[in-house]
Amino acid sequence: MKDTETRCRDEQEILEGLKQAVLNFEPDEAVEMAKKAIDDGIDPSEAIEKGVGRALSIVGKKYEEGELFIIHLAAAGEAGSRAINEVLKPEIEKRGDKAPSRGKIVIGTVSGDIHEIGKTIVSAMLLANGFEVIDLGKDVPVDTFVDKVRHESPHILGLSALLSTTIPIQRDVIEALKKEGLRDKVKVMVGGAPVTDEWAKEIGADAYGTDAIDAVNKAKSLVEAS
Ligand code: B12
Repeated sequence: MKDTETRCRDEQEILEGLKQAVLNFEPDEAVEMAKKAIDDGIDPSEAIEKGVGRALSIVGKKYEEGELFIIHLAAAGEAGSRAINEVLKPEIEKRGDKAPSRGKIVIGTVSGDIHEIGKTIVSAMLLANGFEVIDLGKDVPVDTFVDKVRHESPHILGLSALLSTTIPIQRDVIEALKKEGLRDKVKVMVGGAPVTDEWAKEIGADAYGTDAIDAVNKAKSLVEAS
């Protein structure tokens, strides 16, 4: 039996190992460290936030500063996505199966935009917190969002956009929902690095989430208020 101090040190080492695997662009190592995290009893959403998420934020900053290039973004993205999709997300889904649903959410990255790591983290955290999540993936056409709202009747529609050229599509989706008479049937939550609270208000969204934890809190409030 490990004492608390040893456990905390082990946990920190594993989370640091996961972060380093993504930073070193090593997908197999990232998957291994994610498995180790689960075996050691680390919460999968914590591994996503503190391991994969932190590494990707560092990679993003280095790219912005000209220290890394697009090929590095793709390689780090691949390592992070594999750890999430092969190990951490399935584990969250397994645990979420046992919890009663808090509400249904359809989520996706808008058309023209292939950034999906942040959206995947948000959907995994929503799952971990008892929401039923239909993740439509990336580069999702406006009509697909509208169709899913019509046929799945979710409480919330989550729209992710990472490019200044694709955030206007969030507005297009809201306008299309209005046109189809569906706007009052669903709450719309927007997010993604260039999205702000002001933008969310301007386009008539119901909520804006800065990160996955904020997204979960906002989703809980939206469902409670509906
Ligand atoms: C990894 C990455 C890529 C990868 C994506 C891999 C993948 N599978 O997703 C690849 C290599 C494909 C890529 C491509 C491009 N990228 Co890129 N990319 C990034 C990078 C470094 C990190 C993004 C990321 O994953 N962050 C980590 C996650 C955890 O954070 P996040 O996405 O912000 O998500 C969090 C929150 O925003 C929020 N959130 C996200 N979605 C949602 C949704 C809801 C509903 C809510 C509530 C919250 C929420 O919660 C998340 C978790 O905390 C960013 C830099 C940055 N600092 O953001 C550039 C960045 C987004 N990319 C950029 C650019 C320019 C491009 C390219 C155009 C480059 C090119 N010349 O080809 C292409 C675009 C291709 C396309 N059509 O989409 C620019 C965008 C600039 C702009 N404002 O328009 C950035 C900001 C880099 C820069 N500084 O120039 N990219």
